[in-house]
Amino acid sequence: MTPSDNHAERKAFYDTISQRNLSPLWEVLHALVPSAPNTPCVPACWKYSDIQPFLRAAGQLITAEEAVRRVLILENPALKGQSCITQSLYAGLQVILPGEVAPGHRHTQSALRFVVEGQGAYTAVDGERCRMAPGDFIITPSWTWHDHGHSGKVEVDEPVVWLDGLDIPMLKFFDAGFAENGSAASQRATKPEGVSLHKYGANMMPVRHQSPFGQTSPIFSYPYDRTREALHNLEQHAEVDAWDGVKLRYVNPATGGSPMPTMATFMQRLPAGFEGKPYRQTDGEVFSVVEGQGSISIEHSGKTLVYQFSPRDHFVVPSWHTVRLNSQLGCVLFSFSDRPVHQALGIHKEERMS
Ligand code: 1HN
Repeated sequence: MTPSDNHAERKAFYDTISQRNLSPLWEVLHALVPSAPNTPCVPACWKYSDIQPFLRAAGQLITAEEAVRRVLILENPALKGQSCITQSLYAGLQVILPGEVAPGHRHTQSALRFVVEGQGAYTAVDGERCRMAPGDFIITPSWTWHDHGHSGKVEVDEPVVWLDGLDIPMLKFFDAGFAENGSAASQRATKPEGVSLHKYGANMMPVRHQSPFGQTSPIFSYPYDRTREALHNLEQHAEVDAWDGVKLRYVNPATGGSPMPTMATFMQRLPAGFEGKPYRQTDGEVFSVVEGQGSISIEHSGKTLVYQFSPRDHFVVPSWHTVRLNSQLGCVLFSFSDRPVHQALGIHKEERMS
């Protein structure tokens, strides 16, 4: 029989084998394979009224050109200094002022932009410019040249702010991050504005289609007016889901899959009077409030956190946290998560409670 009260002996053994870069699995087994996901991330909410002054102040503190990207990172409070909102996702709010340019570069990380406020900005992806309007969902596919600008007049027009969502922590995990600076601050437009949407946005595509962006959607801008109309019509004429309200996922029209290999994006409408049932899922989800008002309750460490939200607020729901959504007057929510990766690995789990 081996005694189980030989703690000193075990400790000495661990110290000895540590010198050979060995360590005992039995001391960490439970933590390595927990009975349910045990994320270090915590729920968090950024009220726009609270942070907008700091976005404005950042605009006075540094130019977009000097900053390269003038962004305030939405850091998960439990992962400070790690530039991430969940363990796999990065999120930030980017500000560009009239007349400014955010210079061109490319990187292996995929990016999504979700326009939060302001008019007059554009982004360019591999030679095609695209105007940005509030509520638009825009993609920068992996390894494509991209720069941003604001063509409004200085001192007359408003700053434009958008949410950046990137798969930075995931690529860091795989040690697969590469980047390159462009030779010019702004790339030359080589394609007509809107041509991608004309090619792929009418439930049709070119007969001899060859994916321009690999596994990423050939549409890189999904304008809000179309999304809004679809949700509005579905609310009027289709069944409302008891957990999600009316929730649609954005698709790569060439595959039916997610717009980017690493990130799924969604837009949902909660009808007036909606009291959602609780659910949880393994993909941590980041939300940007588009229209209306509502609240989300999140179970965390035995407590129920409630965030009241209004337009341009942002919040994060970590993996396997039970949530419910409510809205008295109705609202529209954009969100993104790393669900495509969970699905590719066959590990995505969702539980919908009654
Ligand atoms: C980036 O390239 C952009 O292109 C935004 O707008 C945020 C965060 C980290 C690394 C690269 C952009 C970024 C980023």
